[in-house]
Amino acid sequence: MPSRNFRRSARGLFALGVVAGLVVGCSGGGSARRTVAIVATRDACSPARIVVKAGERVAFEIKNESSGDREFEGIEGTKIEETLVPAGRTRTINYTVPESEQSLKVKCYVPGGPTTLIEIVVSGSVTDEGGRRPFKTTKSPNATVNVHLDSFVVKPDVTSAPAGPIKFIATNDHGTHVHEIAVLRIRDDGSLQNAGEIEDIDPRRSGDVVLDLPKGKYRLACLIVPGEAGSTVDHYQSGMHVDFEVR
Ligand SMILES: [Cu+2]
Repeated sequence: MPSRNFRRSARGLFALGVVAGLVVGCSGGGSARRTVAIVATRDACSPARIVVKAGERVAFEIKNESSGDREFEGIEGTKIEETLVPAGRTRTINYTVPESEQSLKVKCYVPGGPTTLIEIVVSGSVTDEGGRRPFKTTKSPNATVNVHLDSFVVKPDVTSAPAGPIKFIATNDHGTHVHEIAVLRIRDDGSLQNAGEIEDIDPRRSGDVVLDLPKGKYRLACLIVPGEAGSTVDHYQSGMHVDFEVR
């Protein structure tokens, strides 16, 4: 999937009360470190969700626009050391996303005050926890889910499918907007894992992918954000997601 590096940054924010905008970093090429901008304001940090690739090298550029100090720290095994960002200052933290899929979380907080948990979704990674098996598969599917995408809804023809190889066929019904579909697995702790996606489906076109999915709760979502594929809005925020069950 060429040319997506530049937008593998903050692809959405959906924490309550987060209102600040997104700034998408730009990488110059292949192995360049991508800048992911994070803004701390008085009440929160944003975005609340950052999409990265397994093995990707990123630089978190944390800008503290509030009048007090903020701290930024990886939690639950996420290896990002605690960093203090003084009021009005910017700090950069280099980070390499682990190759193996795992739950990544960062805490951005006022010491003794409000905390924002930033979810780092590893996208483009195609294995389950521990890399045991890929989700994306060449096996023949034993179920098919037809999903219609429009501005701004995700409408699958079924609400569940049996565990195993499932073929997702997504059709973009809109006449001008580009949409996409990501199959997000909802972990027990509520965090999201990207199990696979069909990216950038042009108006009135379709795409498909076969994913070998274990039983569990999932969410079908379009993750396009402002500035991406000509969009001026955050598609997820605008309602482009629906829960889905693999039984
Ligand atoms: Cu969309």
